Order: sequence, then C-alpha cells, then structure tokens
Amino acid sequence: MSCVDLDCLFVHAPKADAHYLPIGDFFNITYMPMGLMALANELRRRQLRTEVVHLGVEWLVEPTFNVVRAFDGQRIRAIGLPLYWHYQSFDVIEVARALKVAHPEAFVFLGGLTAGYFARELLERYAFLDGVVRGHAEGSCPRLIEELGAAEPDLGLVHGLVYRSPDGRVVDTTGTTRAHAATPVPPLDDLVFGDLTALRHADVYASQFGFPLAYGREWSRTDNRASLSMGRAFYPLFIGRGCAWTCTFCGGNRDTLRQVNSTSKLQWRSPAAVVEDIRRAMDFGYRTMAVCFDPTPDKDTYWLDLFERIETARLGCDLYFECWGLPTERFVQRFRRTFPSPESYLAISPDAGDEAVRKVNKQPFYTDRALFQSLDVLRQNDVSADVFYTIALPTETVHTARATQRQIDHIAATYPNARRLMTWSVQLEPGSPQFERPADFGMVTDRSCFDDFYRVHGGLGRGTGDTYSSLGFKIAGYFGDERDQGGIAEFERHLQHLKCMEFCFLGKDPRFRNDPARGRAHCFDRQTALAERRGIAPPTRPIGDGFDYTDALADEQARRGAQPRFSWV
Ligand code: B12
Repeated sequence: MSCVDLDCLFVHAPKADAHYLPIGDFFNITYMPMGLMALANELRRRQLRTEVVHLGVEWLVEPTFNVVRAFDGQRIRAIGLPLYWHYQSFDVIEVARALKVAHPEAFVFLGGLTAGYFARELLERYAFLDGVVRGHAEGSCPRLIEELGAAEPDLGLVHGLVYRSPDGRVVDTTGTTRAHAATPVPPLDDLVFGDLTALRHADVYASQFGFPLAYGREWSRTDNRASLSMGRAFYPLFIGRGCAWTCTFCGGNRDTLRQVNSTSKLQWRSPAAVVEDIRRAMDFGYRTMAVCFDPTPDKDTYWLDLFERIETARLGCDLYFECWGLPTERFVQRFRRTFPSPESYLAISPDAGDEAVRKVNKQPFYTDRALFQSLDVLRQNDVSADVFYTIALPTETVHTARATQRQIDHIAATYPNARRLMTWSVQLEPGSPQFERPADFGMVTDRSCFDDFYRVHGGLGRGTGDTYSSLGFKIAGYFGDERDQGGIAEFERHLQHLKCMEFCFLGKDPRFRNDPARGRAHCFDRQTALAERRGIAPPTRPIGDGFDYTDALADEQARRGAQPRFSWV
C-alpha cells in the first residue's frame, strides 16, 4: 500500500453551533465514540497510517484551525467520520462535504449508531459520501482500508459496508456470506480503547472534556471546568455492548441495536482487559472512569471481579457508575471499598417519580419502595449518588411530572448523600420507540428521517436543537388546559417554562443541586455575566411568571444582534 501519505484519517466533529441562555454559545458531543480509538489502534496495529482529529480539541488549541487546510497537499486513502449522535448530523455532513472537495482521492465514509440507522438515506442523499460502515466496525473498518489499497478494490468483500456500486445502486453487504467470510473480526479483548496516541493533542482531550457534556465557547478553560463540568475530565470506560431492554426514549434499545449492529447480544470485555485500559487512560492523565453499561443489574459477579482486580492493581482511580437498574447491596459495599474518594459516585435513574409512568417507559422497572431501599443502602455505606429524572415521557402529564418533583424534594430532605438531583428532557432519538411509533404513545413528532435531524441541528428550521430546550415532539393532553392547543413549538415552549419554574436545578457548582428559585436566580447571574463579556447591555428581567425562556431568548437576541453561525469548516 503506497502512493498515499495517510491510510486513514478519522475526523470527529462535535455539534458546533448550539446556544442556551445560561451557557451561551457552546458545542457538544465533546466525547468521541468509545470505539473510535479502538478502531484507530487496530488500524495502526496493522501498519496502516492512521490519525484521529477532534475538531473541538483543535479549536481549543487554535481557534482558526481548519481541517481542510491542515491536510492540504497530503494524499489520503480514506477519511472516516463518526456520526454516532444525531446532534452531529449537520456538522458531520458539512465537514465530510468539504473534505471530499479537498481530497477527491479519498474514500469518505461514516460510521456509528446514527449513520448506521440512516445508512441508505445518507448514501442516496449525499453524492460526496462513498460509504457507511454499519454496526461494530473493528473487523469491517480495517478490512475496508486494506481493500481500498488493493490494485482493484472489491468493496463487496467488506462486511457491514453500505456503498454505491459502479452503476449507482446503493448496496449493503451486511449479511452476505461472501463479505462475511472475507472480513475477520478481532476478539473484543484484543482491542485497545485506552491508548490515545493516534489522537492529535490527546492531552487537551483528556483534560478538557467532562460531564455534563457541553463546552461553552464564550468561557475560558478554567470557567468551563469550574462552572460547566463536574470539575474533572471523565474517561468513558468501555466494558461491553448490547442491550436487552426497550426504553421508550432510547435510540440504543434492543431492537434498534439489532437493526443497526445486526445483534443486540450482550458482549462483555474481560476484567483483565478493562484493567489494562484503565491503566492506559490514567497514563493520559485521567483519574475518573465513567461507566454507562449495566444491562444485568441483579448479576453483580462481573463487577465484584473487576473491582477486586482494580484494588489488587492499586490503580487508585475513581469511578462514576451509571446504574441502569438498582445496585445490589454487595455491589454498593464493594464500590465503597474500591473507590473510597468523594469523587466516586453512583448515578441512579428512576426517570419518573410516578411509578405507572416509570413502568411504561423505563426498563428494568423498579418500584419506589425498591428505590428507597437502595438509597438507604447507599446512605448506610456512605456512597454519594446522583439521581436522574426525565420530564416529558410518553404518557406523562403535568400532574405526574409533579410526582417527580415531590420525589426529588423528599430525597433532598432525607438523603444527605444525594448530590445532584436532576430532571432533564430527552430529545427525540432516532430508533427510539417514540421515534418509530409516536402515535402509540399519543405523540406527534417533527423528525422522521435523517434530513429532519440535519435541518434541526443546522439551524435550518425552528430553534437550534439544543440539548436543553428542544424536544422534537409534543405529547397530546399533557397539560390538560389551553396549553395543549398549539403545535410542537408551543409544547416545547410550555414545557421549557415548566422546567424553569418547577424543575430548574442550575447551580454554581454542577456537582450539587439548587432548588428552582435559586436555580433561576443563578441563570440570571450567568446571563448577566455573559452580557458583560460580550460588552452588551445586561438583561433586565429574570425568567419567571409572565416572562418565559422564549421571551428571555428574544430579549437577548435584541440586545446582542444576529450572530453568524459557527462552523468547523
Ligand atoms: C455508553 C453511552 C454513553 C457514554 C459514553 C459514550 C461514548 N463516548 O462512546 C456517555 C455516558 C458519555 C454518553 C453520553 C451521551 N449519550 Co450516550 N449512550 C451510551 C450507550 C448506553 C452505549 C453506547 C456504547 O457503548 N456503544 C458501544 C461501543 C463499543 O461501541 P462504539 O463506541 O459504538 O463503536 C463501535 C461502532 O459504533 C463503530 N463506530 C463508532 N464510531 C465510528 C466511526 C467510524 C468512522 C466507523 C467506521 C465506525 C464507528 O465501531 C466501533 C467499534 O465496533 C447508548 C445506548 C445503547 N445501548 O446503545 C447511549 C446513546 C448512544 N447515547 C445517546 C445520547 C443522546 C447521548 C448524549 C448526547 C446525551 C446528552 N444529551 O448529553 C451524550 C453525548 C456525549 C458526547 N458524545 O459527548 C443516545 C444516542 C441516540 C442518537 N442516535 O443520537 C443513545 C443511543 C441513548 C439514547 N438515549 O437514545 N453515552
């Protein structure tokens, strides 16, 4: 394989242009898919010259960075862009378009959950895209790059590839025996996730991006760390994949994983391999590991084994663990012992305070009684917890939403170890049951194909599609009064007002909770600080009765004027 300077360039494009009043202008999808470094490392292991560029990291290093200019004059065999999260839809497409113009020699392809879900539409819509690698790609991606280096590439030999045949047809090799036989898949334990060497400015990536997941473009690095993140960078630790559950709002549910990845089967990495990844990640400066993989909460033996190995290896890392169900008592005790620092905690997600709503939407379901028993165990063992709720769930009404607020108040009053008590809304995710069958849930939506996500995140329609105030759906009869009259835009507006008035938890330190009134006061302080930074007139009225988020946004726009769209290319 010669005649090129680079065999594969991966380019991660966060959503560039988002806006939220208390944050200002921000970008999100700061994390790359966990599997991306594993792919890059697998390519390098095969002597394929591979680099990873993260456009948010590059912007932090040099705000005028342009990926098109950066590789000017180099010949690149293939350029792969993760399109894992729908938020990236607009930016990934625009970066891919620009890169194809600059590098017509390159095979430009996408991968990740959202790309896999919309693979056919993507190829039919965008002539500059050469392919989408569907599903798990540790076998297919290296196979693709090797095949592209052949004298006469035969893409029909690459399993999981959706591409355009010479006669213009869109072909999907998934499931074809010929491609399957020609595409060996390395075992999961052979993959290396924690080595970031192939990423440019890995030190910046490893130090800047934490939870929650937005990076304020108008704030300094220190401000971002202090006010917009939980103080530390978290390393998303890969434990396994697959899911047996079907939550109504989740685009990574069992059926969608089966459709996109050809399997939803649970696959676990060996604890020994995980320990090696922790070690590598810590070499890059991480202290806190973040785990969001807990598909069998009642079976704790994997975790007991892993925690023991972490102790034996004296890694000294912290752990942020997102429970999908409720942890066993043994799990909690062992967690406390292995991760004694206050920077380690569990996250629990009842989602709804009302049991009936929880039962419709969340799996595995548990009762309030079981929830409180778990919180008791956490308190007894002095383990801190974040508790996550979701508002605007299918079948929820404003009345059952208030059960959520009552539960939050009760937990705040009863459990000193409960730190952040948060209520978020979840935007319509492609592949979620509410996306695929909205009518079954009494919902109407305004997104049904990739182009809808491209437009909303590109600011080409209504709003900016930001994580916090946009939904993409309306639930019929939610309020039980005249607020149910309008369409999706009106529903989003009323729901945002409900969130501001009754559910706001915004605080100075994102590791702790605020009550809604203080949260709104802090929101106003932030807007005032932002106005000062921008050198414009300060806001005069905080969000409250008779002045909602949309009014405050219009007021900000009037004081600030129209802003040019921020983009990576
Ligand atoms: C773990 C997880 C997280 C973790 C870690 C994510 C990470 N860095 O990878 C955390 C907690 C940080 C997280 C955060 C978020 N998540 Co999340 N998360 C998940 C979860 C539970 C599992 C994902 C996973 O482990 N995949 C398996 C790993 C091995 O493989 P992989 O990284 O996917 O990579 C493989 C392939 O996908 C492919 N591949 C990946 N990238 C590329 C690129 C190319 C070019 C190619 C060829 C192939 C390829 O090859 C890899 C190797 O086989 C899913 C639900 C689910 N069950 O799927 C939700 C899910 C993916 N998350 C979701 C969302 C919305 C988010 C947030 C946007 C939430 C928010 N509003 O802030 C943030 C975004 C964070 C960010 N990027 O900055 C949605 C995505 C829906 C969608 N289609 O957009 C899901 C489906 C859940 C849901 N609510 O619907 N998440």
